[in-house]
Order: sequence, then structure tokens, then C-alpha cells
Amino acid sequence: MRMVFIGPPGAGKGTQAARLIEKYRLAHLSTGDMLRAARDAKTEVGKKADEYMSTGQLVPDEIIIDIIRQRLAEPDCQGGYLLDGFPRTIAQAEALDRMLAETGTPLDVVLELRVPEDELFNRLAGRGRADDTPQVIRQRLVAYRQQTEPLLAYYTGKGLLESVDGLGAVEEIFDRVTTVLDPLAR
Ligand code: B4P
Repeated sequence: MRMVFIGPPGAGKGTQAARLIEKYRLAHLSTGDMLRAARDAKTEVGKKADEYMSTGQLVPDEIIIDIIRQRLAEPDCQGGYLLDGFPRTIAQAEALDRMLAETGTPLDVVLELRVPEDELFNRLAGRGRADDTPQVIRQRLVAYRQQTEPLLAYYTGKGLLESVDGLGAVEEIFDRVTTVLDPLAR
């Protein structure tokens, strides 16, 4: 199964992804995790990405697209993958479409986790990562509304979008998500 996870910051994408990759035996491609690893390793990409992440802005498309292009070519992705936090802009989605068209391996599903903003604030403030301060959270929510939400219409138009209520216990949400994914798993 080739799937994309979309949702606002703090929706619980990473939390659900950790369980889904076990159940469906998928490679987990979290662009947030990749960027944080690059930042901690102090690579050129990591230093550049940190300038954006620390203020709640999206990292430039060309950096992310390059990272994903290389990652998708690795052997563990051939059996299916979960893209967690990518694409986040229309330009990233179009680049992904082109990459997958070249290999004849289209997406099976795009799953949206829906969570209201006041709940997102509570969750992120509780997590306490360096980019989880109130000011940076606000900026990340603006970035989501302006740059990522348009993807919902983009993938609806392609007949790929499924939306799941992301409010409730982690287990309940996992059950909702797997009810959607089970028929697609192979
Ligand atoms: P990400 O790492 O993708 O992180 P996120 O959206 O903040 O979190 P996620 O939705 O995974 O929430 P989580 O499970 O942790 O992005 C970080 C930054 O990287 C971006 O701001 C951007 O700068 C950059 N970036 C990444 N990808 C990019 C791209 N493609 N293009 C450009 N820039 C990019 O859950 C959050 C908290 O809620 C946790 O504490 C968790 O325990 C809790 N939680 C989870 N489920 C819950 C539930 N059901 N109930 C209560 N709490 C819950």
C-alpha cells in the first residue's frame, strides 16, 4: 500500500503512523523526522531546514522533494510506504505525482486526520518539542491553512481522499483509520 497522511501539526500523524507501519508492514517516511535528524547531524540541509522549522514555516519545496526522491528509490519502499507529513504544498504533490508516474506506482489513498485547532494547541503544548512554543504553533497552523489545506481539494479531485475524525483515544482513532485502510491493504 502506498499512502499519504495529511493533517494539521499535532493531529497525531506520527502517533498513528508508528502503529500503521507495524500493521501493514510499510516503510515510514516522516519528513519531520528526516529534517530533525539532518538538523541534529548538522548537515548543510539540516542547518538550512532549521531556519524554517524553528519559526514554524515550511522548509522550501526543493529541499524536501530531493530528500523524498532519494528515499523513495530505496529498496524498503518497494513493498509500500506511508508518507507522513509529505506532501505539504501543491508543488510537492505535483512533484510526487511526476515521480510516481515515472515508476508506474500511483498512490492508493490519502488519509486526512481532522482535529479542531483548540485541541491541537493542547496537544502540542503538552508535547514540548523545540518548535512547540505558542508563537511557533500559531505560525505552523497558518502555514497549514494556507499551504497544506489546498491539498484536500487536490486529492478529492483525484478520488484519493479519505477523512477520519482525529479526536478521541489513540486506539479509537487507530480503529477508524484501519477500517478505511483494511480493504486497500495488500
Ligand atoms: P512534523 O514532524 O511533520 O510534525 P507535526 O505535524 O507537528 O506532528 P504530528 O501530526 O506528527 O503529531 P504527533 O503524532 O507528534 O513537522 C515539523 C516541521 O517540519 C514543520 O513545521 C515544517 O517546518 C517541517 N516539515 C516537515 N515536513 C515538511 C514538508 N513536507 N515540507 C516543508 N516542511 C516540512 O502528535 C502531537 C502530540 O499529540 C503528541 O504529544 C502526541 O502524544 C499527542 N497525541 C497524539 N494523538 C493523540 C490523541 N488521540 N489524543 C491526545 N493526544 C494525542
